[in-house]
Amino acid sequence: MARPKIALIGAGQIGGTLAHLAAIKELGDVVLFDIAEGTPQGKALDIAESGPSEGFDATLEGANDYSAIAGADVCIVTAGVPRKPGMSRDDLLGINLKVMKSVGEGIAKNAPDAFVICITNPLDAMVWALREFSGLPHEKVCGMAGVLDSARFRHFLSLEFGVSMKDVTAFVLGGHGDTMVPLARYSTVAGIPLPDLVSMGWTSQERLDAIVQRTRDGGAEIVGLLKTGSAYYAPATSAIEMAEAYLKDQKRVLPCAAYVEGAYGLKGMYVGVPTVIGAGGIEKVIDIKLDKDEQAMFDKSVDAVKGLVEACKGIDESLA
Ligand code: A3D
Repeated sequence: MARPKIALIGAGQIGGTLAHLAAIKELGDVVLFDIAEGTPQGKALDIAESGPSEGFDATLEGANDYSAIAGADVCIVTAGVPRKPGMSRDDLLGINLKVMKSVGEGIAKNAPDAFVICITNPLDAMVWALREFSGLPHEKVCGMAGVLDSARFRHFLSLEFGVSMKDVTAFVLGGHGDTMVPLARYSTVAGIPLPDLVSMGWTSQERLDAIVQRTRDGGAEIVGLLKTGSAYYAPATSAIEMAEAYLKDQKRVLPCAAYVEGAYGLKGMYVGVPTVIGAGGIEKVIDIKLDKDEQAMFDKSVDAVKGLVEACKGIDESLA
């Protein structure tokens, strides 16, 4: 059987890291696409030359023409611009919306059967726009955010408790932004929920609140340190986890920006929710019960996403 084909639209910091990870994990043959001439070709060649030492079997190709992504099984989209210090994700809306239009058309024409994972910010609005521009089925287009946000939460919790990150599970709902909703009740150490760990004296409510806030600010913390761009190692690893779940039909339960119709009382919009990812794409949206406070936080996050989608409609008439 031929190897799967993985198209990476955008060959910047995240795109290059995605290519490296996909090759090392032998998920398939990789095509890096970018409008910058030489960048995707250079990164593809550089990573291919790591193959003999690493010992992977995968081809890597760089391209500036969409025909190179023809027949891709997975497309991961990072095309656009990242944040600089002082910028919010929402400041990127106008410029990245135009990019989503060309990317959506390129995917529709060349890889209409692909599972598409959007990473470009502001995430929830961009994945919605990309779906609209591409016309692909909703279950085949999703956004990466929840896996990263919950990985950040898990990392901070493992430091706090002095336990392996492998034994910490975490749940983050809502839009990828300042209004994201880390859910303490559904986050655990080996099955013990965080509120119980507070009662057991493993941490205090104040310290837990500070970790939740650090998770919300996780992206900005890295932008502030790097000064020239935003995070890329963990975002790429998170998207690869999602791509692998699709390619290997793993039925992983992963939070991502998915199209929600009916669940959570929503009438057709993209927002971060727990899902099952398998060969069918987003096979299921898991509709968990929220208490009053959690619902209020989720509603606020949903409203923020709706505001960005309306802003997109105001910029591009074809979306209205
Ligand atoms: P960067 O290293 O600048 O790479 C972006 C690439 O996109 C560059 O190589 C550009 O040449 C290319 N590009 C620009 N316009 C087009 C176009 N029309 N078609 C094809 N390629 C184009 O950025 P990055 O890789 O660090 O980040 C990429 C995106 O991911 C940004 O929007 C970030 O804000 C976003 N991001 C999202 C998360 C999430 O958790 C959702 C995390 C980190 C970054």
